[in-house]
Amino acid sequence: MKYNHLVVEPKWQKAWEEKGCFHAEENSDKKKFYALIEFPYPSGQGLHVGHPRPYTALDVVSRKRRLQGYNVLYPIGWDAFGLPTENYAIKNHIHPEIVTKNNVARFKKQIQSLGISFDWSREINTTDPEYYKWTQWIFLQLFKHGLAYKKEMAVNWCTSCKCVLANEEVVNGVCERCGSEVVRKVKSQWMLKITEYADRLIKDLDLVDYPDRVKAQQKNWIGKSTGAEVDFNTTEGDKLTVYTTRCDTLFGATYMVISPEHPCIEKWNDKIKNIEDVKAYQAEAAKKSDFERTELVKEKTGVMLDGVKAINPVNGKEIPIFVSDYVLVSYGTGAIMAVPAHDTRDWEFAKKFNLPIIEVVKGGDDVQKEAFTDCATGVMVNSDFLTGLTVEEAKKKMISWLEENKVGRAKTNYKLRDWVFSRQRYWGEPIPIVHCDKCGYVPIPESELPLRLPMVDSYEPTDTGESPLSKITDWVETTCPCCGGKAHRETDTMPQWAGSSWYFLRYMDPHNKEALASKEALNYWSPVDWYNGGMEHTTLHLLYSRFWHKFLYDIGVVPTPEPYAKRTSHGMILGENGEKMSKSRGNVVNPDDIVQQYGADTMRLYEMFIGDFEKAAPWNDKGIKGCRRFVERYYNLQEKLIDGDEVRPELECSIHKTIKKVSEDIENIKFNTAIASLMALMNDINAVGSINKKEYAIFSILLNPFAPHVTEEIWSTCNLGDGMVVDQPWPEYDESKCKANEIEIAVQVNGKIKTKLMIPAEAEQAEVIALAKADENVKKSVEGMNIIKEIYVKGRLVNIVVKP
Ligand code: ANZ
Ligand code: ZN
Repeated sequence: MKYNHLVVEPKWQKAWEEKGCFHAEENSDKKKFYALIEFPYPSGQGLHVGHPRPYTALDVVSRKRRLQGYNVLYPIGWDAFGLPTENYAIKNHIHPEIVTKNNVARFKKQIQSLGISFDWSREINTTDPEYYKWTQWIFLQLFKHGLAYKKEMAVNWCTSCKCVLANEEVVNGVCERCGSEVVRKVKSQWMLKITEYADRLIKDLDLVDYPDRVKAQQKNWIGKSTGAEVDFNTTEGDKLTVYTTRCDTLFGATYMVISPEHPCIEKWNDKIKNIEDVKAYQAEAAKKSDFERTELVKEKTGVMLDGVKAINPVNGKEIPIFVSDYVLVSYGTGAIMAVPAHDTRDWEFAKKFNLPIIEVVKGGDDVQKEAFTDCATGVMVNSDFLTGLTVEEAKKKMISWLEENKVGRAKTNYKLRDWVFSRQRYWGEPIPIVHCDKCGYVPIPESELPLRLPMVDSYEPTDTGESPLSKITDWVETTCPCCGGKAHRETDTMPQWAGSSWYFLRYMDPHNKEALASKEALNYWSPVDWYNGGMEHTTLHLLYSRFWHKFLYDIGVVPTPEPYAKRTSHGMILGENGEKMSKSRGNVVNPDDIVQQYGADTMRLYEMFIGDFEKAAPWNDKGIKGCRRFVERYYNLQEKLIDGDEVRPELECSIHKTIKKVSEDIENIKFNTAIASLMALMNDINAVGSINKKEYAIFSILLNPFAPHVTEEIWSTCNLGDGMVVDQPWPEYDESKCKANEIEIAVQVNGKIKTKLMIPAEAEQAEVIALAKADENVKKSVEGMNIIKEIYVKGRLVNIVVKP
């Protein structure tokens, strides 16, 4: 019988839609399950075969949970503001709104052809004014709570996008999106105080089930550091404060370093005899990114200040002050005490400039040859009142000493910076603030939200770095909500990360006009039970949305401190050649072609079977064909169908084992081995030579989350039960029936018995030989030998013939 997916798949998609099978129930007594994928950016390229991997994975989970009786919310929408659309619009002279509409339509059609059980009645779009009204509303709450503020600051400026980038968007000194050079530019920017939440963003990782690597990356990014500030007097009378994590090493500080941007340089302009050299050095440093400046391998550079010295507070010694770019202005105090004996960068610098290296922690090799940086094992030396203590004891004692003598204090620092929230672009949410000369920055009344993005003729970025909105005079000029006087609207827009920082809340109640979502909906659906997304979002979207959610929790809008109970991450799908799929490499596979040629079920099975879900995997044409064959074999089982409403003894063990394996593997994101066990069940059925209705029904339900169309078709044409597969309960297994029918065999090497093994009675030759070779005794006997022959005498013995 020929299986025609082109007829079958659209038929069941229509049936599901008409029956509303995937609508999350509004007022339900059922247990809820909220599954979330990162909503797509509707780019001009259309769907990529990488997109369906996470969608299918959580679809499998969602479909299974529905059969298990949960009220499932599995929504989708569009993260549609942002640069690529705007750049395309500029190039092709089409308004971004139209570009977005077209792209969304194409994406939607493509995704719907895959039979993913999204609840389309909850579709959202971040560019919809009814949606961004609430993005703006959250911004206003942040502003009212002092967490949004405007600041003149040096920002990352992409020379090609003509736009400010957040630190997170600058990768190795270039723009994450376009790869162009990023320079520093001083601009007045809206900032969000994510730093206020730094500690809780670390601590509350204990409340959630995220992969360890995700937690570790977030912690590193936030970069909590505990240490001390120490005040050094200078020969000019001004104080210079440094931040150190190693105040125990203060007796080993032999010089000091300030960053090229440090304000003292300006202050000491007349005192510094070599001010010209210092200024030249400052100019050089301004051209480099933080990344280049702090790279370890880089040769150290710097200039000593001639005319000003610092005084070490613990021993009164005068030490020189250098300007060097390995000290960043934006971290700590922008100044350090240098301890070359125990810090690698300081050591390199000291060697280059011939500065003294004084050992104060004993425990390593000669500090003249290499810095000793281990603080767990060392003992203090040459350190007066610290001598003899461990490093940890010395840190505590030194902090007390500093505090008693009023020359320092304990201090915690974070690497995390506040979030630069302004973009000088058109295609984003307008920031709902006006500026009045009298009243300063004034929020627009909430009743005026949404503040709509005005239509413009030209949305090109301006060379001056002003947003295109600044050219629309009658929009910009407005009255102050506070005093009624003349005021100007903010012309910057929000970054693309804004809309995605809270979208999962809107899905809970997407059409609400009074609130971002009702209290009832938030209480019922929060938190997201399972969120799958890319590793690349760990320190961007995932961190930003946790921050917004914590803020909304603090002001009583949401009921839980964390937005996502569980996070998983998928690997990329690569081209057949193992490289990233891209037009230029000519290795792009179009999902539409696969769906057309082999069907959505095959595509879904393949995406789940391709390999370990968390790892990258290359696309492979043979693999697709194999999955198609599996679908056909399942479909053709109907030719072997017999009556019967009990599982027969000859298949009992196989079926119970498969139920158990599929049930557990889906929960553990081991989709590939779940499918492998279904394939094994297929072999067992074929070995028996027939399948009865009960057995076919169980097989169909287990396969349904992966291949939902063909299973519905078989269910209906073979009359396997009432209703559709989506109405069935998930099958249960009996642990006692999972024990395989095992037999004992002997394993010989060159005819000599090495071990005896228990193996499944119906195991195939390849499987038995693999089991035999995995045995420790057998391994030892064949180690270093050449295997000449492997023989399996069914049900009795394995003999491995080896030669040296
Ligand atoms: C003296 C010292 C001795 C240090 C020693 C380390 C080892 P984390 O852990 O990343 O917070 N530092 C402080 N501010 C800096 C800046 N603006 N730019 C570059 N480096 C800076 O690192 C803190 C350590 O990094 C500080 O502790 C300081 O060097 C350096 F054996 O002070 B330490
Ligand atoms: Zn005013």
